[in-house]
Amino acid sequence: MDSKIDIQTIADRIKNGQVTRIVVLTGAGISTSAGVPDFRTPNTGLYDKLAPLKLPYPEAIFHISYFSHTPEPFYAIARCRHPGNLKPTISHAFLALLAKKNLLHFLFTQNIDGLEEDAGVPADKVLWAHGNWKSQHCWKCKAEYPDDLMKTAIQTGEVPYCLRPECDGAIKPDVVFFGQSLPAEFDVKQSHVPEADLMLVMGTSLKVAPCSQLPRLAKEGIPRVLINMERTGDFGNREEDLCILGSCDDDVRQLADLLGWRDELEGLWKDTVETKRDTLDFDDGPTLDECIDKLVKEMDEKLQISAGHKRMLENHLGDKFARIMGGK
Ligand code: CNA
Repeated sequence: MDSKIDIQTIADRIKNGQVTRIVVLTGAGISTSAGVPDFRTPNTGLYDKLAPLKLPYPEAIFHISYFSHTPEPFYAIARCRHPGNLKPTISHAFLALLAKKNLLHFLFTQNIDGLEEDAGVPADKVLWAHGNWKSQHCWKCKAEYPDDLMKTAIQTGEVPYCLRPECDGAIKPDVVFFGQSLPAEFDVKQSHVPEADLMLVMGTSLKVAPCSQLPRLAKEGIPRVLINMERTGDFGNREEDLCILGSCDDDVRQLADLLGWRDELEGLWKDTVETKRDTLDFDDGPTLDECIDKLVKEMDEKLQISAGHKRMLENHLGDKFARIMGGK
């Protein structure tokens, strides 16, 4: 369906006060320029990068049932995805600017990197629908685990285990894995969507429920704006839908130009990046590709050891069997 609106209309409605309650849904695409690959983009997305690991299916690395017996792949790449290593993008700063101008009604993020808060979006305006890395528990008995030990585990890539002697569960950051429920607040907070007079969706394939359903809750007749590399979800089905296809960072800069906010946006972004630079948790470490290569080698070695072990046992049993048979 042809859109009735364009980016200039959106900017005009914000400038003249017709739009005052913006609900935003974000996904991995707003953090790719911070150096965190999204999941599904071909070649650069994490799922394609994980192919050498030959996981049973790409999501397995973030699936609770797989993690419960094989947490190693998750920790092998944890350091490269940990928020302690990352700085907000200008798209995050744009969200903070919306909040500063009292236009952000609510933000739902599917991201677990916490960069919205680093950029200055007030925590009471955000739902981290898929959790975050701020705390961690044993996946099995739910016991808490100290922050300093977790930091060491992430730094070294070694899997941390429950400190309770009677438990052998691996520790999991409080991010929502596939197969786990979303925070209870999700049901309450989604009532903010129909209150919006503009819905903005940025950097998401809208493939993961239930967040993927949020844009459908926007009231008929209000503009729904998608800023993404590709068209996703049911965008385009309503006359008031606008799809701005391209990089989030370029598109928020364009919108900021039309709003006359560009200098303020760049200034806010520069400040948050500098603040975060001073508080980064980890020194430069291996890249994601290096982490994956290392894990592949380790797994190959383990397979060779177990294949060698199996051969040794078979030979040993074969000799024994021959001796027994010979002795009869
Ligand atoms: P996804 O399914 O990987 O989709 C990402 C979408 O963003 C795709 O449609 C891309 O085309 C688009 N995209 C990528 N880069 C850009 C860019 N620079 N500008 C505009 N669009 C871009 O990821 P979703 O977020 O839709 O899926 C939800 C998953 C991803 C959640 O469970 C997250 O926890 C998980 N995830 C989070 C992070 C993070 O916290 N930074 C990173 C990767 C995955």
